[in-house]
Amino acid sequence: MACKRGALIVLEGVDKAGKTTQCKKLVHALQQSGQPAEMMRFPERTTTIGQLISAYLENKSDLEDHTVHLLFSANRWELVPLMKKKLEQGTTLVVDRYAFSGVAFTSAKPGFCLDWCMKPDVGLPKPDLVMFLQLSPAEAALRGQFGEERYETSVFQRAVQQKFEHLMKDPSVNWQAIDASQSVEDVHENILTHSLNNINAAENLPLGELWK
Ligand code: 2DT
Repeated sequence: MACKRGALIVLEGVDKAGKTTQCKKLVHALQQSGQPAEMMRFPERTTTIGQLISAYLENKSDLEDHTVHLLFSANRWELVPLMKKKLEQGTTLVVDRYAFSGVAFTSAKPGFCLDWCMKPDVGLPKPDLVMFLQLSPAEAALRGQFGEERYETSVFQRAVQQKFEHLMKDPSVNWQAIDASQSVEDVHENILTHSLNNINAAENLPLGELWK
């Protein structure tokens, strides 16, 4: 009998929403329940392309805005063969940021439209579920200062949030808004429930192509 494929589950959200914590907890809970699961993140900073992106985010280098957008996309494409292999082997992938961050962050810069920003990511493996961790700017501010990296300012984050809201109107993507203002455990339970439902549904469906 052919093995059932894993699900591609993405967590998105503005800074401080708890994406990374929740990705780790989800992978752990899935593994505990006997479901093969692994975490991935974008940008994946360890590759050659990822190192260019990392230096840019750390303000150690400057890159032209279109160029860095295409590098973020290339960083996803270079991992597609690995992602497909794992999904086919039955491993569920829990991904910390994906093409939606790519589009939301670049289109929040002056002179960029959503349409141009989406193009390089058209055809990527389509997530079976994208959970958007929602947190108001006021609640995010209560969680402490932003970090030192590029983009970590409240003005830019608000612009990014608006772009995410626009992207979430797209019915071709299975979006699920998650209230990230609850306790870590409550948010986790919510995310786990949605994920388990989705893993069961995805088993019998072919992997889709994003924005195609
Ligand atoms: P973290 O490593 O802390 O998540 O920050 N970004 C991310 C983009 O501008 N484009 C992308 O395609 C992706 C995936 C979001 C990474 C920063 O990089 C931004 C925050």
